[in-house]
Amino acid sequence: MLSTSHTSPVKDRFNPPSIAMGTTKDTQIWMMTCLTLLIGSTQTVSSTSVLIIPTMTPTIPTFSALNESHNDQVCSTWGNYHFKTFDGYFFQLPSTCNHIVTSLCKSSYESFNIQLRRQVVDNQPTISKITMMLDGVVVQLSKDVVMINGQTVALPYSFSGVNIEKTTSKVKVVAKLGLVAIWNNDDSLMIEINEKYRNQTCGLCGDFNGVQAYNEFDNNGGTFSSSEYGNLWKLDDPLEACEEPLETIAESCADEGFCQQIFSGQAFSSCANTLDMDSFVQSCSADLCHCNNGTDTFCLCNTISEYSRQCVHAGGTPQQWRTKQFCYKTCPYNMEYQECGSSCVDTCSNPDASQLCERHCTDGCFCPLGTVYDDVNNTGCIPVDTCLCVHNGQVYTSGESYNSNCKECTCDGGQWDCIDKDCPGTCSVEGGSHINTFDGKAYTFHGDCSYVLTKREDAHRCTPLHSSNQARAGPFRSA
Ligand SMILES: [Ca+2]
Repeated sequence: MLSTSHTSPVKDRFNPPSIAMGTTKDTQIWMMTCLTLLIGSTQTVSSTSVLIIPTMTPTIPTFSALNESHNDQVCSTWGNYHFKTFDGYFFQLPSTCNHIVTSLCKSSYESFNIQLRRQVVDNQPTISKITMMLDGVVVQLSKDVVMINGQTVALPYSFSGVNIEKTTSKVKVVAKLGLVAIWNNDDSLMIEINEKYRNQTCGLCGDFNGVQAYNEFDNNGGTFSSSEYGNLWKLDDPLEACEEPLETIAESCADEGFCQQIFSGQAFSSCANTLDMDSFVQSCSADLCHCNNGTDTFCLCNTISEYSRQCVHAGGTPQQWRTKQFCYKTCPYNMEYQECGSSCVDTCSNPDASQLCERHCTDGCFCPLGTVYDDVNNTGCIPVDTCLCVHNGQVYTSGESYNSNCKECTCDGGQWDCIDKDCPGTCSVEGGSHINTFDGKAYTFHGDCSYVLTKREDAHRCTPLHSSNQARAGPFRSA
């Protein structure tokens, strides 16, 4: 008899193929019993096991952002053609040409190269295509379509050191070589790269040497304008001749105080000391000019969104700043928009994902407290106890069960709870010498005597039910 204490506060989750163990209230018991079958009969061969599931205490998901600031490893582009390089230099490039955003340049092997193209839709610039070469794997992202090496794939997808996953709010590409890219399916792309690439990159994201404009914007003692800089990293398609836009004069027509006030607000109190607020104020002012000083238009909101995202990368925890009247975001299903929610989505299949999440928070659409995302039927957010289960392509509701492989599995809030079942066993002799045991072992034995094929045992001593010529019982000798 073997017993082990069961102390986990979380409900045990047993998958159907797993080894089943008997459980009493707090003790799991394996019992070895003597087996009792005669050939051709169907009686008990396995022990009886009962799984008692401890009551799960409801836990309120809590999440805090990682404190470690890594803003200097993040390059981003957002809204009205804004860019922030790895080194924190802000510029605007109002272009719909294809550009190299970042690439490994000071190396004999170009392990990554990321390109981006914008498109104007309904008078608003949005990112229409992202092309990534990651250690020989070509990833192409566009609205609703993800391609790997020219083939459309369904997400999540993993291939040769590249993982791509999708939420309702964004697509995330993680490359083992040390790069993470997040696209919000709209205006914003963020690229985070490993420290080991310092001073080795080129492209719109700059050289990653830790100094703002030096020396990627250095032009023989002068400074490249943003359109000149953009032209350096323009990469046309084979039959394309894309023109960079004419130089735009930096406008200063807006009230910087308004922007200052937003970024100094209570929602961003954890961000003010960690971010370059002046650069964001300038971006915000430029947006107000382009948006004719309207405060509810897209480009201003996108810059505030970016401030919120960068605050997270700098170790802050931005709070809700959107209201129904200001930069309001709608979400699909019954989800709600949060500035700092868990990067790991709780689903029916994995309802505890956020409790084990080590990544920092992110903005986007999230399930309300007390619900998880229904990844079985994709119906939005539902209470976990109403989650469905799937087995062999069939859907089961809570309380329904199936029997398979000597187990009975019952659906309980999206998870299978399985218990061992008594199983029939068969032993057979074919052709007089080919024997299959109850446990599936096949062997051949030739003999011209009478042998015990099976016998009943009690807890203390086994006695043969049927035997003959016991003195010569050979391999079937009884105790
Ligand atoms: Ca630099």
